[in-house]
Amino acid sequence: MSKPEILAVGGTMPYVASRLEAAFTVHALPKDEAGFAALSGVRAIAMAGSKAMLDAGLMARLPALEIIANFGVGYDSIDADAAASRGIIVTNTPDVLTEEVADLALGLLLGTIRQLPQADRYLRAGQWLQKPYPLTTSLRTRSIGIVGLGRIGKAVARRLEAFGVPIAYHGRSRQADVPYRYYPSLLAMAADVDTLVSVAPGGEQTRHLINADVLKALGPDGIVVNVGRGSVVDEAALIAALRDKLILSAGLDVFEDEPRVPAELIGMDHVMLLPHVGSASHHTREGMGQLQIDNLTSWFAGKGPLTPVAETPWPRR
Ligand code: NAP
Ligand code: 8YV
Repeated sequence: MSKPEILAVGGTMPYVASRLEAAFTVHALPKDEAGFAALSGVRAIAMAGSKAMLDAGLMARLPALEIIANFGVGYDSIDADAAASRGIIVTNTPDVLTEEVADLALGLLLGTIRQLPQADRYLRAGQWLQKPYPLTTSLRTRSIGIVGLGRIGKAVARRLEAFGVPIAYHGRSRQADVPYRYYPSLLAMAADVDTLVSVAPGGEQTRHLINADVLKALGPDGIVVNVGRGSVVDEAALIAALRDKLILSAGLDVFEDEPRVPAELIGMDHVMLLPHVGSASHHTREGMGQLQIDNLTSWFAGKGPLTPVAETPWPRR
């Protein structure tokens, strides 16, 4: 029996690529329009990376497309509504990365508050020989507002409970099963806490949710940690707030135009910047890759998708 044809979009990691090639006939994105003629039998897309947008135009060029399996829980680079309207299923990789990304968020939070990268640079530059490193702000006195209390947001909150700090959250709806204070207004939460941890998804609905007004409300001791999506924070407003000392610091794993990071941020010593490494351990990336492959394998075995996104439920409505 011939292997199902799939299209690989984005940078597939070697672990995933070798397994995909064993199970499927894998095509690459063609360089020109004429190349799409060879893709008329493509039934699935294995998507990785969030740079290229997988939109209705690309879906329309693949008449046999049935399923898009994303490598990652965030799927803001896939037009899931367009997929839904064509009856195409979209899957993502929830849960397998939750704890890893929450660990990283705590690392970024503590690193930012206690200035760990700056202290490391200080020692390496020989400055400790002159005088001790200056005192820093502390997690002990902080109150944290989580933006997007989903799977990862809750895992961050669980960790913060052990640190004994007050926790609040903002999202579109109050959650019955959590003991944290709910703020329907992000602005009101920012006025009441001094630290925001954003784990909200990207996309138009959350674009620039954390804006100049929110940053001003956070105040001069304010710290913003973002492990969700760069688009959730108005980066220009964040840079201005950091430059004008309207807030104290920021710890960022995600940016608006990755992998390009504004020179103004790179030039600031009072921020901690990471190259989108929230899920980037061997253990977790392999788990994500396996779930992406399992979704495709299950689909082609006629058993449906394992982890469809909300816009394309299974069984179909
Ligand atoms: P999730 O379980 O779906 O949680 C998302 C949360 O965001 C939900 O609690 C939702 O609550 C809230 N939310 C959605 N739309 C919102 C809006 N318009 N305003 C305010 N809150 C909103 O997803 P997850 O598994 O925790 O992942 C969250 C995100 O983390 C992903 O989408 C991805 O962008 C990012 N991520 C980053 C990395 C990294 O490497 N840095 C790794 C993995 C994931 P309501 O429905 O109540 O609004
Ligand atoms: C990945 C992520 O780095 O899952 C997500 O939403 O942002 C990360 O785990 C990314 O998806 C890899 O392409």
